[in-house]
Order: sequence, then structure tokens, then C-alpha cells
Amino acid sequence: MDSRESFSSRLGFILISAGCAIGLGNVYRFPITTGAYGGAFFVLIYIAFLILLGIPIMTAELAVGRGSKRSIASSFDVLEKPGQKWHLMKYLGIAGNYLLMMFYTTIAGWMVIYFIRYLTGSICDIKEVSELGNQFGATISNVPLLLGSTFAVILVCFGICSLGLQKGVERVTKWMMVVLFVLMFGLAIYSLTLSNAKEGLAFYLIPSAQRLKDAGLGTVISSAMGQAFFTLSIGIGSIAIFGSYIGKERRLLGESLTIVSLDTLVAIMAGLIIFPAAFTYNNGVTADAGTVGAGFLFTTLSSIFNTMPGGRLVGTLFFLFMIFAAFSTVIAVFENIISFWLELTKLKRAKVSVINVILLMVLSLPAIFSLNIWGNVTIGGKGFMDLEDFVVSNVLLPIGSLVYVLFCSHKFGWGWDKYFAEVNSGKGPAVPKWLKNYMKFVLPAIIFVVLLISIF
Ligand code: ALA
Repeated sequence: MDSRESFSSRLGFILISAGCAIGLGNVYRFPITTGAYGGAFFVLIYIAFLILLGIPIMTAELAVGRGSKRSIASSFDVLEKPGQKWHLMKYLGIAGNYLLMMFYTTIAGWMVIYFIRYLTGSICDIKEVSELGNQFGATISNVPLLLGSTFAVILVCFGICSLGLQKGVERVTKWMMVVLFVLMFGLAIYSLTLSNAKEGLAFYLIPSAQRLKDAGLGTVISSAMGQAFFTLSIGIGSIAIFGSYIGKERRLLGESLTIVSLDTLVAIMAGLIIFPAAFTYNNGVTADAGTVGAGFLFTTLSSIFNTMPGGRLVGTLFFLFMIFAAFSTVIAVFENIISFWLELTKLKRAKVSVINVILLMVLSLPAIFSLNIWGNVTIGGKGFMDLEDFVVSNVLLPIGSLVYVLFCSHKFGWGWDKYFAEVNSGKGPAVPKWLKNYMKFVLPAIIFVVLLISIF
């Protein structure tokens, strides 16, 4: 194995870990689910889950990564006691990272397609939502177009990773994240000046018991939990890897708080961009999945861009923002995939990148084909893209999180003492002692319930 690389700065670590978390989950899935599940109450429950689940689990992942100096492909092998079986977790982690990328790269490809359409202005004359819906339908039925856009995402992102941790991943992601924040603030300020911004904000930020009732409390809670896991990508080692690249100067609770806060800031800002626009140009959003469903960005929101003054520029900047959010996650997860190979084989980074470009191009085919030529092929009522999303978000992330928490808090794992010493090495806010029983018993119980609700 090559000698292990590390980040050139703390800022690099924070922005890349936040970049891994910040992605389509924040800027696409969060506003859509918030709209569909009635607004503000969903947001509150989601934030509660980030605090109750997200932050402690993230400290566990980062501690295992930093304590082992390995990715999930061998971190449990390094830290477990002789004869234990925790290392089997590597299979779940590796499968989770690949499965996530098997559909995520295709959706990232849609953002590239729509960015080009806005940049060239080719889509700007279509104002009707139904016509835009037809166009989106034609886009996802167009196999060569989807193959081209997905493969381009895979090539560019592995190309960046092949340059190395500091020269590729850190340099490019830092720059992308800075532009993402600038674009986001610009778009949000613009949106807040729109005429019905107030109504949009009220829907988004003022809780309404009636809307909660309409959406159904159980559904709102389980979607908010799923969203919290997805947005942080916790449980499959995609955050742990970045713990493995840092030193012991800072305590990991502070680092986790910063990453989760940045992730939440981006999600909340995405809502500030979308809801005022939706209430100004589209009479708001409703719980109707057709209005706020998966195609929302490419139908309703695009129609809003095409109707508003200066919409071509706003649309172009918006899809650029989406590309940076998606690419920061893809690059981070690809870095994790590369590190599996570097740890488990003797191959060099460049060769591992080439192999994985080909591998992921092949693995992305089921999700792509499920949108068109395999449209009738379903397993358990789901096409491949939905199935991959479901397995990652509702099964692997919660199971993986459960394993991390048990490993860090119980004697039959790494144990509370070792976790406590690792997580609290350095400066910054410390994990308090009283968290021990929460991590040992309460958190696993919550995750277990989440898992059951998610699956059944
Ligand atoms: N955490 C990633 C996202 O939010 C998967 O998109």
C-alpha cells in the first residue's frame, strides 16, 4: 500500500467532508420532500433527527476512520479484537458506496444536461409544465443521452480523483464548494425579493398542524429520518474515510458539528431558493407528488425559470449549483472507492481509477435502463433506480450506522473507552461522558426502529 496521504489543511477536510454530505440530498431531495410533506413541521423533525442521530453517528464514523487510519475496507480489521467479526462490515460499506453511485451518477448527469440546455437557451421557450414534463420524459427515455451524461460524470470525477487526494480531490472540491456557497447565497437573495416570497417562506418555515395531519405524522417522521441518513451519507464509511486523512489536533465532535451545520445550511438555503419562486410563479406547492415529485426541477421549477424575467441566467446558475453539489458527493465517494482498492490490492491510484471508470459505467446500466428499455422490469414493485436508492437509504445506511454505534460504545466492539479517547483527542468541544448510555442503548434502539419502519 502507498504511504497514506493527508489533507493539506483543516479547511480542506471540512469542505470535502461537507461536500460529501452536501449533494442532491440537500438541493433536490430535501426541498421536494419538504414540499410533499407539508413544509415546516417536516423541517423541524428533520433537524431533530440530525441532532439525535446524525451528529453522534458522524463522530463514531470519524473516530473509527481516524483511529484506524483506514477506509471501511479495513478499518474494522485494524480496530477489532482477535477473533471478532466486525470486519465483515467492509462488505456492507463497499456495497453501499457502489450502490449509491450506481444511480447517483445518472441523476448528476441530468443536472449536466439541463445546465447545458439553460446555457444554450434551448429549453427557455417552453413555458408549460406539461410540455416540460414531456421533454423530461423524452430525456430519460433517450438511452444514448443518458449513457453519455452518466459516463461523462464518471470520467470527470474519477479523473479528478486520479490526480491524488491533495492535487485532485482537495483542490477541486474546495474550489467547487466555495462557488457553490456564492451561487447559493446569490440565488437565495434573488428569490427572497420575488413578490410572493412571504407566502413561500410561511409555507416553508411556519409549522401547520393541518398540513402535518394531511401528510400523515408517521410518513413525515419516517421520511425525515430517511432524509437525515441520506443527506449525511452516514453508515457506509463515506465520511469515515476523511477521518482517516486527518491528525489529532481537533476533537471530532466539533468537526462533526461543523459538517452537519454546513450540510443543514445548504438544505435550508435550497428551500429559500425554491419556495419563494414556487409561490410567486406557480401558486405554491401541494402534497401532490406530480407537482413536487422527482421531476420537480425539470418541470415545475424549469417552467418557473422560463416564465420569470432573467430566467435563463437564473436557470443556468441554478443547474451549475446542482452540478457542484452533486459532483462534490460523487468525488468524495469515488475517493472512498479508490481507497478500498488501494488498501485491498497492490494497484496504484491511476490504475484503480481506470478500472473503476469501466466498472461503474457497467454498474450504472441497470439504473439507466430502468428509466426506458427495462421500464417493465421490477423487483418488489420497484425499478432498478428506485430499488438501489431504497436499499442504500433505507437498509444499508441505518444498518451500517447501527454497526458503527455498537462498535464504538460496547465492550464486544472497539469499546466506549477507546472511542472516547479517540473522539476527544485534540482541541474543541468534547463528547461528554453522559453520552455513553445514550450511545450504548438509546441510539441503537432508535436506529433499530428506524430500520424496521424504513423496511416495512
Ligand atoms: N449525502 C449525499 C447527498 O446528500 C448522498 O446527496
